[in-house]
Amino acid sequence: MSLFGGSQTRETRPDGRPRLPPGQRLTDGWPVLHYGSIPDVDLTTFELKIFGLVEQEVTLSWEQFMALPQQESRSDIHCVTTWSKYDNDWVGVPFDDLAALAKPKPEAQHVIFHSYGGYTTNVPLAELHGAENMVVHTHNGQPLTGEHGGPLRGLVPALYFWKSAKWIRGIEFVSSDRPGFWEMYGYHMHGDPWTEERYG
Ligand SMILES: Nc1nc2c(c(=O)[nH]1)N[C@H]1C(S)=C(S)[C@@H](COP(=O)(O)O)O[C@H]1N2
Ligand SMILES: [Mo]
Repeated sequence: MSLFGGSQTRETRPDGRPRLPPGQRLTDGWPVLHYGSIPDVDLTTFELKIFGLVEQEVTLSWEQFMALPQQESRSDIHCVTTWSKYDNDWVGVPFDDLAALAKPKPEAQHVIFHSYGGYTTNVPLAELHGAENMVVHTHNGQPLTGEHGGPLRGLVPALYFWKSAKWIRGIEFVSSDRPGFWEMYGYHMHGDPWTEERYG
């Protein structure tokens, strides 16, 4: 049975949009894509900081992060380079739960994800609500490898996959939108796969 063609590519999402966004093709592997080298993240010194326009800055050690209630979700990946990968099972902490610890101020409208190694990416806060947006450590039952963003990566499946920052170390709440790494090099500020917000 092939993953290509057939009924799978004509499925419809609950919101009425086709499951496979325009211009995308299914892959059954999992390509590795990032700029620069894989940072060496030591779990004994690991910190996830939640900061910016918040009532209470929060810094979580690895143990503290893993002690938070963990959730599972299943979602599809859509990379701007045109590959999509269906049915990824993730385990981690929903973004909403992390935000609730720090209590974003009313002025907070956007979020900048910060990674070990210096990568950043921006996402509107309003689009991070809902259980599929998470900070994850496990994919299809296996701990995330370094090449796929372990120990922790962001996950925002309704946007192109460059918005899912690997090796995450910070979540910053800001009032006005600000381009991250790829956005400064010409990727779209928003990145909706269904309207092909790829570049510019
Ligand atoms: N820290 C970091 N995260 C990153 C990137 C990167 O260069 N650095 N690249 C992004 C891009 S462009 C893509 S397509 C996905 C790829 O994730 P994968 O290698 O696990 O498939 O990671 C995203 N997250
Ligand atoms: Mo990408």
